[in-house]
Amino acid sequence: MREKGNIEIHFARGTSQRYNRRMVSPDAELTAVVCDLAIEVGFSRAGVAPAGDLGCSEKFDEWVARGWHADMTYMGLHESKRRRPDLLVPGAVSVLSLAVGYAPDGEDSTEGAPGYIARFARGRDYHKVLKRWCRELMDRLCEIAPDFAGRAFVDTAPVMERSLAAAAGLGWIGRNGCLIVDGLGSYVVLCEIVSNLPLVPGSPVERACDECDACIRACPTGALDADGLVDSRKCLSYLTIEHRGPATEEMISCNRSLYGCDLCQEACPHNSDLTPGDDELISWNGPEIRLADVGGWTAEDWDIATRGRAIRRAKYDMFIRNAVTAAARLVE
Ligand code: B12
Repeated sequence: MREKGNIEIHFARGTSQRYNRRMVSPDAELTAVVCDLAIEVGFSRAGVAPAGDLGCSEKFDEWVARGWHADMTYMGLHESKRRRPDLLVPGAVSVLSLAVGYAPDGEDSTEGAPGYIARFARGRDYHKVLKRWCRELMDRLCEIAPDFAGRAFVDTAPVMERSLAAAAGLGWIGRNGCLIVDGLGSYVVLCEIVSNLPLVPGSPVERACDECDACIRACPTGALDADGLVDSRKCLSYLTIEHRGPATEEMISCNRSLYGCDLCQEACPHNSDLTPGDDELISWNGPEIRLADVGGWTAEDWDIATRGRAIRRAKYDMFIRNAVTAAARLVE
């Protein structure tokens, strides 16, 4: 959801001079050790993608050309770096793609209820949690590979996180555009470590949803095309999280949420019987945010309620706007 700031740079102790050192050939044993370490640190899945061109920029260009990035103008920038992580991190030869599940534990009673918060944003801000784990993992990598140098990205910078995860074989890209991982569904958040480690890339897995169009039918605003591209201008996730202006027609007629949208994911048959996600990501130990309360919030209430959470991306006036449109569903 965001693209600027928060890029972490990490060099193995005293090795920054050797960052561009000659690489040895891909090492299967090192790859297995690194992926195991990632799981030990807390990630649900780990895999490797090459740091060069992923060969999927045509679709991306089409998305931008259609204007489907809406007001996220940053999505049209840094074209070549977005395509090639090794331009973003010179000297990098591999991308360790990491996923964490956030499927709810048990029945989700809030499904579709007016005033719900999308699942990925219910607990502690995933950027903070994943960054902490990346830091921990990079410290461990320094211990096993003293020449390690790399940078971690969590939803920041021009990185194609879904494409990297698909190239690494963590899952496939569904018709709703989401990465779908066996056992975790699409309820995963992603991050990556782009580094000089000579890791062996995985292989893409076959898409298992060509026969199904449940997600396309479930989107009340028609934001999905048949091929996994999303028209942000119509997407309720975009409208409730990124769109800064007044409520649009789509929000007035369809919005049910305070933050984000899960409708195309809830409809997905791959999102049932999932392993419950990480506790920190799926639950919050502060007071629950209820639709009825948000209408009466002051800016200070917003500040207190959103601290440490991804929902803080929607500013006070956006929250009030989202609440008003969601509340309209109560009287329909
Ligand atoms: C901009 C953005 C949005 C926009 C646009 C979404 C979109 N679908 O394009 C908006 C605000 C709408 C949005 C919404 C959401 N987002 Co968002 N978003 C991003 C962001 C910053 C960039 C995505 C992007 O580049 N879009 C442009 C399109 C064209 O690119 P793409 O979706 O990656 O699609 C490419 C792949 O599908 C590839 N491809 C297709 N098949 C194959 C096969 C192979 C083998 C390969 C290699 C590539 C490939 O081709 C496409 C073009 O290159 C990423 C973080 C990041 N830096 O990547 C998070 C990210 C995609 N979002 C995320 C999340 C969680 C969400 C929401 C679920 C949140 C919510 N509940 O409200 C929704 C989902 C909406 C949806 N159906 O996509 C997660 C996705 C996790 C997942 N399981 O896929 C990400 C990765 C953030 C993260 N760090 O975890 N998001």
